[in-house]
Amino acid sequence: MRKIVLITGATSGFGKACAYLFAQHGYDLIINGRRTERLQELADEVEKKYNVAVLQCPFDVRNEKEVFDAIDAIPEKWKAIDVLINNAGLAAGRDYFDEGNLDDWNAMIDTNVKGFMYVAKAVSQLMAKRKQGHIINLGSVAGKQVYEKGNVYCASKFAVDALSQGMRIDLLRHHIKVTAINPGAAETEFSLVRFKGDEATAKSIYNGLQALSADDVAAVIYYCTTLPAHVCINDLTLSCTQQADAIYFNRQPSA
Ligand code: NDP
Ligand code: 8X3
Repeated sequence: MRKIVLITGATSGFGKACAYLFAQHGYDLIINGRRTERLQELADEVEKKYNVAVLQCPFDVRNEKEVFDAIDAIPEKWKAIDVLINNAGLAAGRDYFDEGNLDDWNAMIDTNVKGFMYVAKAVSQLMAKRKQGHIINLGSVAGKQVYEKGNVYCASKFAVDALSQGMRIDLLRHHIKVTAINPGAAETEFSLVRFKGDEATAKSIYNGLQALSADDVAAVIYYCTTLPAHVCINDLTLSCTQQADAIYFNRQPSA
């Protein structure tokens, strides 16, 4: 029996890089995202390249009914999910709190907190029945430390941090591992989404940095799944070498 990983937000960035890496290591994939054409492309490519099975599971994590219906409708043999990569998320805007946009706030809380919880609950119920499983939650350095104009995005990732701790405690009785992965700046579509398609501003975030790539983060996530059954990385923060925490960067090139 091949192992099964369910990845939310597999149409871009970390999720997509995880899809390739887990497929390369022989996992069958359940892939989620809203952009169905990207899911189809990814499924075609991964099936051909790695000879694994791929189940497309498009839904919007913000929609409670869609999430629970879609996970309930997964064919029985696919419900033996070994790993959940609870990754779908976004930042929307970067504004002073008093100037914040309410639509942006709602998008972040609905996706990063409520959507994140819906997916984790639906999948943890499946794992609980089998008394095994590994949930990997995408937090952030922004969930450890608040930076200027980070306010609501940081709050959503602090919530992920708290929920990872809570899930780890409550799922202990089912032998489910819970790992929180907290990356620093990584060059994906994240900033393009945050700055609403403004490519110049999005690019400027990474000025002078060799930022993390999606592949760097996927490699660390995959590593966490390779440890023996009795070993769990609970909480892991990673950044590029030029970043110390959520605030301090060295944008000078090294000698
Ligand atoms: P990307 O923008 O490249 O990817 C985000 C993914 O999330 C896409 O596949 C998108 O798919 C999916 N997504 C967003 N909203 C929804 C939704 N409502 N329903 C389903 N899927 C959704 O960003 P990253 O890969 O960088 O980010 C992944 C996670 O990592 C996020 O939680 C982010 O907060 C976190 N993170 C990112 C960092 C970075 O610097 N890049 C650093 C630390 C954490 P689609 O649009 O097709 O639905
Ligand atoms: C993404 C990293 O520093 O842009 O979570 O908030 S940061």
